[in-house]
Amino acid sequence: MILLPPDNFLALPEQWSGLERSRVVVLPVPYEHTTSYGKGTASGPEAILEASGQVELYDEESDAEFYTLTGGIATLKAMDPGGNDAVAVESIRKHVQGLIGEDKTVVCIGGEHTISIGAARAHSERYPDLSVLQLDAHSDLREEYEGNRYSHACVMARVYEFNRNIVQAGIRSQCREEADFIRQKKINTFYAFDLKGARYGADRYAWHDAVIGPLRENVYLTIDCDFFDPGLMPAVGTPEPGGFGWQETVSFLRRLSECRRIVGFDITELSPIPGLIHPQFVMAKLIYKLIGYIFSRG
Ligand SMILES: [Mn+2]
Repeated sequence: MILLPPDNFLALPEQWSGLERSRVVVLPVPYEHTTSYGKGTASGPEAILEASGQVELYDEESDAEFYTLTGGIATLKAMDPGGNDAVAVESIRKHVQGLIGEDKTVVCIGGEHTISIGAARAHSERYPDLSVLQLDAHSDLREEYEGNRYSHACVMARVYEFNRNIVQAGIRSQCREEADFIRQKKINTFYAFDLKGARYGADRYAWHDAVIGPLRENVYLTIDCDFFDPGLMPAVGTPEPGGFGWQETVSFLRRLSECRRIVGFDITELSPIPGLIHPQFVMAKLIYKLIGYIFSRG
Protein backbone atom coordinates (compact mmCIF):
# COMPACT_ATOMS: atom_id res chain seq x y z
CA MET A 1 0.00 0.00 0.00
CA ILE A 2 2.85 2.45 0.74
CA LEU A 3 6.09 2.86 -1.16
CA LEU A 4 9.33 2.10 0.65
CA PRO A 5 12.66 3.91 0.23
CA PRO A 6 14.18 4.61 -2.20
CA ASP A 7 10.94 4.67 -4.23
CA ASN A 8 8.92 6.93 -1.92
CA PHE A 9 8.84 10.73 -1.83
CA LEU A 10 12.27 12.07 -0.75
CA ALA A 11 13.45 8.47 -0.31
CA LEU A 12 12.67 8.90 3.38
CA PRO A 13 13.67 6.03 5.69
CA GLU A 14 10.87 3.82 6.96
CA GLN A 15 10.65 5.49 10.37
CA TRP A 16 9.80 8.76 8.60
CA SER A 17 7.52 7.38 5.90
CA GLY A 18 5.12 5.02 7.65
CA LEU A 19 1.41 5.61 7.17
CA GLU A 20 0.46 5.71 10.82
CA ARG A 21 2.71 8.50 12.08
CA SER A 22 2.96 10.59 8.93
CA ARG A 23 0.56 13.53 8.88
CA VAL A 24 1.22 14.03 5.16
CA VAL A 25 0.34 11.48 2.51
CA VAL A 26 1.55 11.74 -1.06
CA LEU A 27 -0.86 10.12 -3.54
CA PRO A 28 0.47 9.57 -7.09
CA VAL A 29 -2.36 9.61 -9.66
CA PRO A 30 -0.86 8.87 -13.10
CA TYR A 31 -4.19 9.47 -14.86
CA GLU A 32 -4.12 10.67 -18.45
CA HIS A 33 -7.09 10.60 -20.77
CA THR A 34 -7.80 13.99 -22.34
CA THR A 35 -4.50 15.84 -22.72
CA SER A 36 -4.80 17.77 -25.95
CA TYR A 37 -1.37 18.84 -27.20
CA GLY A 38 1.80 17.25 -25.80
CA LYS A 39 1.19 13.96 -24.00
CA GLY A 40 3.05 12.16 -21.25
CA THR A 41 1.52 13.29 -17.94
CA ALA A 42 0.94 9.65 -16.96
CA SER A 43 4.65 9.34 -16.24
CA GLY A 44 4.74 12.59 -14.22
CA PRO A 45 4.30 11.09 -10.74
CA GLU A 46 7.05 8.51 -11.16
CA ALA A 47 9.47 11.13 -12.49
CA ILE A 48 8.73 13.47 -9.57
CA LEU A 49 9.15 10.68 -7.01
CA GLU A 50 12.43 9.60 -8.56
CA ALA A 51 13.76 13.19 -8.62
CA SER A 52 12.62 13.78 -5.04
CA GLY A 53 15.38 11.47 -3.81
CA GLN A 54 17.81 14.23 -4.77
CA VAL A 55 16.04 17.00 -2.82
CA GLU A 56 18.04 18.22 0.19
CA LEU A 57 16.08 17.48 3.35
CA TYR A 58 17.46 20.52 5.18
CA ASP A 59 15.90 23.84 4.18
CA GLU A 60 18.25 26.80 4.53
CA GLU A 61 15.45 29.36 4.43
CA SER A 62 13.71 27.90 7.48
CA ASP A 63 16.74 26.26 9.12
CA ALA A 64 14.66 23.09 9.45
CA GLU A 65 14.21 19.53 8.21
CA PHE A 66 10.60 19.82 7.15
CA TYR A 67 9.79 16.11 7.26
CA THR A 68 10.33 16.13 11.02
CA LEU A 69 7.54 18.73 11.43
CA THR A 70 4.98 16.31 10.00
CA GLY A 71 5.90 13.11 11.79
CA GLY A 72 7.07 11.92 8.40
CA ILE A 73 5.67 11.81 4.87
CA ALA A 74 4.06 8.61 3.58
CA THR A 75 3.84 7.84 -0.13
CA LEU A 76 1.04 5.62 -1.35
CA LYS A 77 1.34 3.33 -4.34
CA ALA A 78 0.12 4.98 -7.54
CA MET A 79 -3.65 5.05 -7.77
CA ASP A 80 -5.51 3.58 -10.73
CA PRO A 81 -8.85 5.43 -10.93
CA GLY A 82 -10.36 2.41 -12.72
CA GLY A 83 -12.06 4.34 -15.49
CA ASN A 84 -12.21 7.68 -17.26
CA ASP A 85 -13.83 11.08 -16.83
CA ALA A 86 -16.64 11.08 -14.24
CA VAL A 87 -15.70 7.57 -13.06
CA ALA A 88 -12.08 8.59 -12.48
CA VAL A 89 -13.04 11.82 -10.73
CA GLU A 90 -15.40 10.00 -8.38
CA SER A 91 -12.90 7.31 -7.46
CA ILE A 92 -10.24 9.95 -6.76
CA ARG A 93 -12.75 11.88 -4.63
CA LYS A 94 -13.51 8.76 -2.59
CA HIS A 95 -9.86 7.85 -2.11
CA VAL A 96 -8.92 11.38 -0.98
CA GLN A 97 -11.98 11.56 1.25
CA GLY A 98 -10.81 8.43 3.06
CA LEU A 99 -7.36 9.90 3.66
CA ILE A 100 -8.77 13.22 4.91
CA GLY A 101 -10.94 11.17 7.26
CA GLU A 102 -7.75 9.77 8.76
CA ASP A 103 -6.58 13.35 9.42
CA LYS A 104 -3.96 13.27 6.69
CA THR A 105 -2.87 16.27 4.65
CA VAL A 106 -3.17 14.90 1.12
CA VAL A 107 -0.80 15.81 -1.70
CA CYS A 108 -1.94 14.45 -5.08
CA ILE A 109 0.60 14.23 -7.88
CA GLY A 110 -0.80 14.02 -11.43
CA GLY A 111 -1.33 13.04 -14.05
CA GLU A 112 -3.47 15.47 -15.95
CA HIS A 113 -5.31 18.32 -14.30
CA THR A 114 -8.63 16.43 -14.32
CA ILE A 115 -7.55 14.64 -11.12
CA SER A 116 -7.93 17.93 -9.23
CA ILE A 117 -11.73 17.83 -9.63
CA GLY A 118 -11.99 14.79 -7.36
CA ALA A 119 -9.42 16.03 -4.86
CA ALA A 120 -10.94 19.52 -4.64
CA ARG A 121 -14.39 18.00 -4.22
CA ALA A 122 -13.31 15.80 -1.31
CA HIS A 123 -11.77 18.82 0.42
CA SER A 124 -14.81 21.02 -0.32
CA GLU A 125 -17.06 18.45 1.36
CA ARG A 126 -14.80 18.33 4.41
CA TYR A 127 -14.38 22.14 4.68
CA PRO A 128 -17.62 23.93 3.73
CA ASP A 129 -15.93 27.37 3.81
CA LEU A 130 -13.11 26.27 1.50
CA SER A 131 -11.57 28.37 -1.25
CA VAL A 132 -9.90 26.68 -4.21
CA LEU A 133 -6.79 28.50 -5.43
CA GLN A 134 -5.54 27.56 -8.90
CA LEU A 135 -2.06 28.48 -10.14
CA ASP A 136 -2.13 27.91 -13.88
CA ALA A 137 -1.45 29.47 -17.27
CA HIS A 138 -4.99 28.52 -18.34
CA SER A 139 -8.27 29.38 -16.68
CA ASP A 140 -9.72 25.91 -17.49
CA LEU A 141 -13.27 27.29 -17.46
CA ARG A 142 -14.54 25.86 -20.73
CA GLU A 143 -17.89 24.12 -20.40
CA GLU A 144 -16.47 21.32 -22.53
CA TYR A 145 -13.45 20.72 -24.73
CA GLU A 146 -13.27 18.36 -27.69
CA GLY A 147 -16.65 17.05 -26.59
CA ASN A 148 -15.52 16.16 -23.07
CA ARG A 149 -16.70 17.97 -19.91
CA TYR A 150 -13.91 16.28 -17.96
CA SER A 151 -11.11 17.51 -20.17
CA HIS A 152 -8.13 19.07 -18.41
CA ALA A 153 -9.30 22.29 -20.12
CA CYS A 154 -12.57 22.23 -18.12
CA VAL A 155 -11.26 21.53 -14.62
CA MET A 156 -12.30 24.78 -12.98
CA ALA A 157 -15.70 24.81 -14.70
CA ARG A 158 -16.37 21.48 -12.94
CA VAL A 159 -14.95 22.70 -9.63
CA TYR A 160 -17.14 25.81 -9.85
CA GLU A 161 -20.21 23.54 -9.89
CA PHE A 162 -19.57 22.50 -6.28
CA ASN A 163 -17.43 25.38 -4.99
CA ARG A 164 -18.04 29.00 -6.00
CA ASN A 165 -15.03 30.27 -4.06
CA ILE A 166 -12.41 29.88 -6.73
CA VAL A 167 -9.41 32.16 -7.19
CA GLN A 168 -7.06 31.75 -10.15
CA ALA A 169 -3.64 33.30 -10.69
CA GLY A 170 -1.07 33.33 -13.46
CA ILE A 171 -3.64 33.05 -16.26
CA ARG A 172 -2.33 33.97 -19.71
CA SER A 173 -4.28 31.80 -22.14
CA GLN A 174 -8.02 31.35 -22.49
CA CYS A 175 -10.86 31.67 -25.00
CA ARG A 176 -13.56 34.35 -25.14
CA GLU A 177 -16.12 32.01 -23.58
CA GLU A 178 -13.90 31.78 -20.51
CA ALA A 179 -13.31 35.53 -20.34
CA ASP A 180 -17.10 36.09 -20.50
CA PHE A 181 -17.69 33.47 -17.79
CA ILE A 182 -15.15 35.19 -15.52
CA ARG A 183 -16.88 38.56 -15.99
CA GLN A 184 -20.42 37.20 -15.61
CA LYS A 185 -19.70 35.12 -12.52
CA LYS A 186 -17.25 37.68 -11.07
CA ILE A 187 -14.55 35.03 -10.67
CA ASN A 188 -11.38 36.24 -8.94
CA THR A 189 -9.02 35.75 -11.88
CA PHE A 190 -5.57 37.30 -11.66
CA TYR A 191 -3.96 37.48 -15.09
CA ALA A 192 -0.21 37.15 -15.53
CA PHE A 193 0.02 40.46 -17.38
CA ASP A 194 -1.54 42.21 -14.38
CA LEU A 195 0.53 40.40 -11.75
CA LYS A 196 3.72 41.13 -13.64
CA GLY A 197 2.73 44.69 -14.57
CA ALA A 198 2.50 47.76 -12.39
CA ARG A 199 -1.10 47.25 -11.28
CA TYR A 200 -0.27 46.08 -7.77
CA GLY A 201 2.62 48.47 -7.17
CA ALA A 202 6.31 48.59 -7.87
CA ASP A 203 7.23 46.00 -5.23
CA ARG A 204 7.75 42.79 -7.20
CA TYR A 205 5.90 40.84 -4.52
CA ALA A 206 3.04 43.30 -4.12
CA TRP A 207 0.66 40.99 -6.00
CA HIS A 208 0.89 38.33 -3.32
CA ASP A 209 -1.57 40.02 -0.99
CA ALA A 210 -3.91 40.87 -3.86
CA VAL A 211 -4.29 37.16 -4.70
CA ILE A 212 -4.53 36.08 -1.06
CA GLY A 213 -7.15 38.74 -0.24
CA PRO A 214 -10.26 37.00 -1.65
CA LEU A 215 -9.34 33.60 -0.16
CA ARG A 216 -11.21 32.21 2.81
CA GLU A 217 -9.34 30.84 5.82
CA ASN A 218 -9.14 27.26 4.46
CA VAL A 219 -7.59 26.88 1.03
CA TYR A 220 -7.22 23.94 -1.34
CA LEU A 221 -4.38 24.64 -3.76
CA THR A 222 -4.13 23.19 -7.26
CA ILE A 223 -0.97 23.84 -9.25
CA ASP A 224 -0.67 23.19 -12.96
CA CYS A 225 3.05 23.02 -13.82
CA ASP A 226 2.49 25.42 -16.71
CA PHE A 227 1.98 28.23 -14.17
CA PHE A 228 5.77 28.39 -14.27
CA ASP A 229 7.57 29.90 -17.21
CA PRO A 230 8.40 27.29 -19.87
CA GLY A 231 12.07 28.25 -19.43
CA LEU A 232 11.95 26.76 -15.94
CA MET A 233 9.23 24.21 -16.69
CA PRO A 234 9.40 23.08 -20.31
CA ALA A 235 7.95 19.64 -19.51
CA VAL A 236 4.30 20.57 -19.99
CA GLY A 237 1.76 19.72 -22.69
CA THR A 238 0.61 23.29 -23.25
CA PRO A 239 3.48 25.72 -22.59
CA GLU A 240 2.75 29.44 -22.39
CA PRO A 241 5.37 32.20 -22.32
CA GLY A 242 5.34 34.86 -19.63
CA GLY A 243 5.09 32.45 -16.71
CA PHE A 244 6.42 32.59 -13.19
CA GLY A 245 9.84 31.97 -11.76
CA TRP A 246 10.99 29.92 -8.80
CA GLN A 247 11.68 32.58 -6.17
CA GLU A 248 8.58 34.67 -6.79
CA THR A 249 6.46 31.52 -6.60
CA VAL A 250 7.88 30.04 -3.41
CA SER A 251 7.81 33.41 -1.66
CA PHE A 252 4.15 33.70 -2.68
CA LEU A 253 3.44 30.22 -1.32
CA ARG A 254 5.23 31.03 1.91
CA ARG A 255 3.15 34.18 2.37
CA LEU A 256 -0.01 32.25 1.47
CA SER A 257 0.70 29.59 4.06
CA GLU A 258 1.28 32.25 6.72
CA CYS A 259 -1.99 34.08 5.92
CA ARG A 260 -4.27 31.11 5.22
CA ARG A 261 -4.54 27.41 6.06
CA ILE A 262 -3.68 25.22 3.08
CA VAL A 263 -5.60 22.02 3.84
CA GLY A 264 -4.38 20.05 0.83
CA PHE A 265 -2.84 20.54 -2.58
CA ASP A 266 -2.03 18.92 -5.90
CA ILE A 267 0.59 19.26 -8.62
CA THR A 268 -0.48 18.28 -12.12
CA GLU A 269 0.43 18.20 -15.80
CA LEU A 270 4.14 17.41 -15.59
CA SER A 271 5.02 15.62 -18.82
CA PRO A 272 8.66 14.52 -18.52
CA ILE A 273 11.08 15.10 -21.40
CA PRO A 274 13.54 12.20 -21.80
CA GLY A 275 17.04 13.26 -20.82
CA LEU A 276 15.91 16.48 -19.10
CA ILE A 277 15.87 16.15 -15.32
CA HIS A 278 15.28 19.62 -13.91
CA PRO A 279 11.48 19.89 -14.42
CA GLN A 280 10.66 16.95 -12.16
CA PHE A 281 13.26 18.08 -9.63
CA VAL A 282 11.67 21.55 -9.53
CA MET A 283 8.26 20.03 -8.80
CA ALA A 284 9.66 17.66 -6.15
CA LYS A 285 11.34 20.57 -4.38
CA LEU A 286 8.18 22.66 -4.69
CA ILE A 287 6.14 19.93 -2.99
CA TYR A 288 8.66 19.66 -0.14
CA LYS A 289 8.78 23.45 0.33
CA LEU A 290 4.98 23.63 0.43
CA ILE A 291 4.73 20.87 3.00
CA GLY A 292 7.32 22.70 5.07
CA TYR A 293 5.53 26.03 4.83
CA ILE A 294 2.19 24.48 5.75
CA PHE A 295 3.54 22.73 8.83
CA SER A 296 5.83 25.59 9.91
CA ARG A 297 2.65 27.53 10.61
CA GLY A 298 2.04 25.19 13.56
MN1 LIG B 1 -2.70 24.81 -17.61
